[in-house]
Amino acid sequence: MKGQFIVFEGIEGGGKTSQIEQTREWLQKGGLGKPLDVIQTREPGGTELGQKLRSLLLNDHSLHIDDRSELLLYAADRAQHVNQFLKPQLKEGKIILCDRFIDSTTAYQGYGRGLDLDLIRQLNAIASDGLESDLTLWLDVEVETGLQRVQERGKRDRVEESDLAFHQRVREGYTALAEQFPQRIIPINANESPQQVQAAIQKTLLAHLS
Ligand code: Z5A
Repeated sequence: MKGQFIVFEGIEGGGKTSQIEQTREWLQKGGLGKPLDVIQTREPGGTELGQKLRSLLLNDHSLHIDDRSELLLYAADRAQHVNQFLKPQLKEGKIILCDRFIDSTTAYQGYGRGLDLDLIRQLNAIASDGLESDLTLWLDVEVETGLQRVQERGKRDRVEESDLAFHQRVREGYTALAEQFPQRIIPINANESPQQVQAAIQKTLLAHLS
């Protein structure tokens, strides 16, 4: 099988982190017919530069980052990731499971922050250098459910009204993208139990990749 680029997307609390881990194990053990060479990566943070950008973007709460600066930092992370890591690994025939890619920028910076969607489309094209996913699994969870899961895990102190509205817009962004690119983006009902979500992911991969 040639290299495959599989992306997991969605709002917080959809279960991407745990589902990517389980999917990797399943593929490595031969879920698609034979054991595969699978690697896992994420955005932001898939390269050394990316880890520094991730830290600036997500961990340094004392830093005020303007919306357009934020957009450009995610783009810089992606440009480095695509050329230093993703393209070379795909050339070697690896199966890549990636936590977030261009659709995150459209959903969060476009729909969430309200930045111009055409500008984001152009910037995504530059940063991805033409790379598209073979398949994007959108783990779609209700906003309240997703944020409550993250809160219970202790990552969030409390959920503000503005958080709910922001994540609602982000989810609408994913909905619009899935309607626009039905061949590439497959919705997975992430409100179900982790076992049911994993079963739906495996069924989708069997249908699209084997
Ligand atoms: N971002 C952006 O704005 N623009 C961009 O271009 C890019 C990114 C690339 C990255 O955060 C942030 O970057 C993200 C968007 C922005 N910010 N936000 N919001 P991240 O990747 O570090 O974190 P995340 O993507 O938001 O993921 P998360 O909070 O870690 O959630 P998750 O990966 O979807 O879920 P999880 O960690 O697997 O599970 C969360 C909890 O729910 C955990 O306790 C699980 O045990 C529980 N869980 C999971 N699934 C279930 C089910 N099915 N039932 C019950 N409980 C469950």
